Amino acid sequence: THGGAKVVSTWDFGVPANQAAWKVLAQGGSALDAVEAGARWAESELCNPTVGHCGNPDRDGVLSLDASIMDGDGRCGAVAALVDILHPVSVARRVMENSPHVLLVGEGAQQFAVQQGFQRQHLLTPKAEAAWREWLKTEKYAPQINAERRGLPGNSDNHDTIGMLALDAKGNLAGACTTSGMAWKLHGRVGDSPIIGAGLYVDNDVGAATASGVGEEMIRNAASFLVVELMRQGRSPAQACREAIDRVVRKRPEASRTLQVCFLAMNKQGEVGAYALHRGFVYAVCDAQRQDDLRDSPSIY
Ligand code: SD4
Repeated sequence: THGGAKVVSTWDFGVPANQAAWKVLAQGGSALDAVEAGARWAESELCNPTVGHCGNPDRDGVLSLDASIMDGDGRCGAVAALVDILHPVSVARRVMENSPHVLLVGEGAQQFAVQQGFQRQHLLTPKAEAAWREWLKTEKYAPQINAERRGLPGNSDNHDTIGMLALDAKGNLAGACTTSGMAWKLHGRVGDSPIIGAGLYVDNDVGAATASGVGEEMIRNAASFLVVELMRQGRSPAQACREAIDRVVRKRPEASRTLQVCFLAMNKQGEVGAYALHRGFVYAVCDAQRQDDLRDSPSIY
């Protein structure tokens, strides 16, 4: 049965995303199938400025998507700067299973997706296009810290990537991460979400970690890998996330005051923890006991 199964994900919409993944886990499905199902839900059913079809575009008005998927046995796949494909996480899984590679980008990623049977479709919503036209008036790239959630003016245009980690009944872990990245990014910019070890890392021997926030900081610190390695050295998931946040701050103390970084981790025993740079990060936890648990992450600021 699904006894010890569990799925966790970033932000408040992690609750329904977890429920989509739980359908798989509750039937004895694999962690890998579960995180793909949960991420797919976020890509197409959620309308959010930082994930999937409702995402905000780059500074040239192009909506480009990044995603990754990783299994506890070390297999992984990712796509970056993918345009006009609804389900980047599923393309990432095809990269993992049907190609000799780990990461495909841009036109090549789209070409591969089409060869694999995915439909090209224009994704930019009228709302996202209007937000971009508004942004063009100032052209100021100034990521805000989960503005909406803190009740600040302006839209929350930078945080809301979904990172999801699952543990299945067999004790296997898997993770997925999918995003439209930072709104108004330079065309061609790739964040942490499709970089294995930055936005996502999974190791069946230890645990799994994922991230949300300004991806440059995660890449700089190989952050999700760092969280998993800290758990390997004996830290709890929460301690590991906290130490990784400390590392981010130590590297760039000034920048850390104005940008958000959030980590979420689960070890192979199913213990869950999180830590953020700034307050406002929430994450969702779902298991056989409870499918709608939303928790506040501790933070430094
Ligand atoms: C990125 N980490 O592309 C993503 C953005 C994000 O919540 O997490 N938003 O840098």
